Amino acid sequence: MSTFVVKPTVLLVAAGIGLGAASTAWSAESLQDVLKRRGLSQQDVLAAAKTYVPTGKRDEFVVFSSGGQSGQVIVYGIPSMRILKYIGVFTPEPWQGYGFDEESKMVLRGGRIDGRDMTWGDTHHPAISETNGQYDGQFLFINDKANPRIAVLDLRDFETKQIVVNPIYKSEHGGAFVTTNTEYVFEAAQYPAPLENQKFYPLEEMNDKYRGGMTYWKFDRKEGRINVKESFSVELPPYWQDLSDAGKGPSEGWSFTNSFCSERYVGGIEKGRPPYEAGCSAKDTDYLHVINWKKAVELVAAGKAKTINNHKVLPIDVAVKEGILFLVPEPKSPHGVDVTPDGKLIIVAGKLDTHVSVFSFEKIMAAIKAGKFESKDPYGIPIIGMKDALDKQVQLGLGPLHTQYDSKPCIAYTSLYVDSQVAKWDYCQGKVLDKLSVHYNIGHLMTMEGDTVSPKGRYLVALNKLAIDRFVPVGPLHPQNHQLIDISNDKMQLLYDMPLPLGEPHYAVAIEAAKLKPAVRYKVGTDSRTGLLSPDYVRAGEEVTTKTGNKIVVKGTLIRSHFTPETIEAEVGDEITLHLTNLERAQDETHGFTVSTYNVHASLEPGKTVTVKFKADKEGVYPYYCTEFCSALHLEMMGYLLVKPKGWKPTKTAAVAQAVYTEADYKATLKKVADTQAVIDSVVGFITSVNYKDFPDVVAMVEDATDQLGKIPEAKAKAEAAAAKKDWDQANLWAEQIWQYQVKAADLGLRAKTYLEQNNAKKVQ
Ligand code: RUQ
Ligand code: CUA
Repeated sequence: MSTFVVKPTVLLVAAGIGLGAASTAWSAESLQDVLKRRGLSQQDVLAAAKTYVPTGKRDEFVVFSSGGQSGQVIVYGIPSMRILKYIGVFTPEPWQGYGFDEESKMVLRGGRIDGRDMTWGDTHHPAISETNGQYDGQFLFINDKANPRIAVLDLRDFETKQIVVNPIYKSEHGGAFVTTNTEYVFEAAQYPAPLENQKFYPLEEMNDKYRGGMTYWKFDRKEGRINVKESFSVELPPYWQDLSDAGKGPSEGWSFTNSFCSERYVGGIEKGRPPYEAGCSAKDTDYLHVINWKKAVELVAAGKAKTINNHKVLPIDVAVKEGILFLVPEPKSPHGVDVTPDGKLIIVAGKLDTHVSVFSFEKIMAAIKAGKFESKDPYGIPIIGMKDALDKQVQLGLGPLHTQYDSKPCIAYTSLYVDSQVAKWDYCQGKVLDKLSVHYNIGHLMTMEGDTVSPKGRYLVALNKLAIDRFVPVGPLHPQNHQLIDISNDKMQLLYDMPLPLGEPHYAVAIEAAKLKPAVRYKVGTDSRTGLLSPDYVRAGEEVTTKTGNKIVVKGTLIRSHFTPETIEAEVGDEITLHLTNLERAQDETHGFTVSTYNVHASLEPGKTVTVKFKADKEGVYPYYCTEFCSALHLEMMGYLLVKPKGWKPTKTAAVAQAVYTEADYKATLKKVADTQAVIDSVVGFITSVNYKDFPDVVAMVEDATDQLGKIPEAKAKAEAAAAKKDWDQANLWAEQIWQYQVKAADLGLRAKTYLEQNNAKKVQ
């Protein structure tokens, strides 16, 4: 082979070493020029400056947004609004191999209903795990309204670990909300149905046979999973339970759940009856459900629950008799219920009322203690008089929905759906402070850690239901619009419109970025979905393929830039299982795996072991390859699955390849290796001349580069042995492999060097 390969490489490497700062002759535009050219105002520039995060810098807050009908979770940063990740939750997600490898299929299988795969979800409310009422950044929960389910995500790797199906509901909405130490995750039903779910009852029997409920899922923090056996529900009347919140501080141990359609109306517009929307908003009030969940836990432990579908359910009459369930009238068709950071007040927004109602936990408790109830509902549940529970009502505007809190005391923000506005108001004094128009028809809103005991203020995101004219049109289905608002001053300022093109993101939660401590790699051989070592992982040199009957099991590895093995031979009808381990230790060195035609895909982050399974049911030749551009030789990271007809025998043994290389080629390759080594030495010289050990990312890169260089002696021995036998083919190819290791090491070295230069590394003696 010729020497012309040498030059580009050495150039490539040299370019990285310090010939970068070429000067340009272009004249730069001034800020004034840009403002004029783009028609921007001072206000625009101020907004831009508040959201712009320069290259290499990071966001202050991380948002977990529901992905709506996509069944996923969307992660983005504040203030930049840059999207960081979509996490597959209830829906297969190809990039992450979610639903395409066996480990993640197990998670999705947990969400099967009556044996049926549910491959979508209507996600509404994400919740971050809390310790003492503060976000701890460890776990995320999210609900599926359509097929009543809750998912658990681990924030160490941002992956979905568990999906649990609610055994007694057919739909739910008031979840996921957590208690102040994440002992329980709440999930309130939405549309009433018979709890057993096994038998048909006519709608006329709504009052007797249909029920709502509130489920308390027990969370085992150590396991990082919901403990289904220790979870339970409180049976509730067939009022349509809605959003919920957990008490905190003085109200710790209680939960609050709104309801609507306490009329228990049954529609039927096709039969000439007024529709649900009319019948479900006829009365002036609905009910806030007030439940002592701590006491409910004790009652269930004492055996007072009945069992429905293997799930403990505390019946209404027991809950009433034991004094743990109360109702408070609230203005009709309410939506959000949000406990204040100090846990003293409960703010309810009524969709059809211009007021928000501020209830006092102290007053509610006083009424309960005094046994002062205005009446009972048809199920015998005591009703506390609205006046006896109210602290105040404040007129905010049309269609109040949800409330979030500021770091400043007494300050709340409430979304006004009909007015398309955010109202900033003081819930201690009961007065409106500011209003800002948003675009359009805001649903939820979210402040930074705004539903915890210590909200962080600063920013607010309006999660708007309609975008209408805000973006370049992309057809009748519009993107969703998240609007970032600066709330650090008296007047709110609208900063940024972010289109979200994945589903209706009902709610979102934001946490200080510094609280998240995600890993950059797994312990080698980790099955990320269980968190345990995979029984099927292998290290370098232990790769093995076995065949028993028609079952082929491959235990293989991946590292830049090859699979081991590179050929898999099968016969038609063989069942193939591949357990693949990514041996990389370097940050961001993810490999992917797919094989043509068989609809499998895996994402292998450093250290991960993943299993893919399929039946090789068609004769042919199927390339498999790495799907992440992982190195300069990424395209070469491939292999062949050969599916032969049954009983196939080779007719002649053809040599795989004929001799093509000469001694001169081998020498040229050795020269290239020597030149590259000189480059590596100079990079190493630079790195070791500065305080690189103070930079953990660089230390990891250096370790990885050393690892690559460490493989050279073996290849070198093979090259030299072949050369001794004058087998120039083998000698040259092994010399080329040495060069491959060098290139990978140089690549890392250059990355480390750039990093050190950009982060002001200091010279050491
Ligand atoms: S919802 S717009 Cu939370 Cu599902 Cu209120
Ligand atoms: Cu590994 Cu591309």
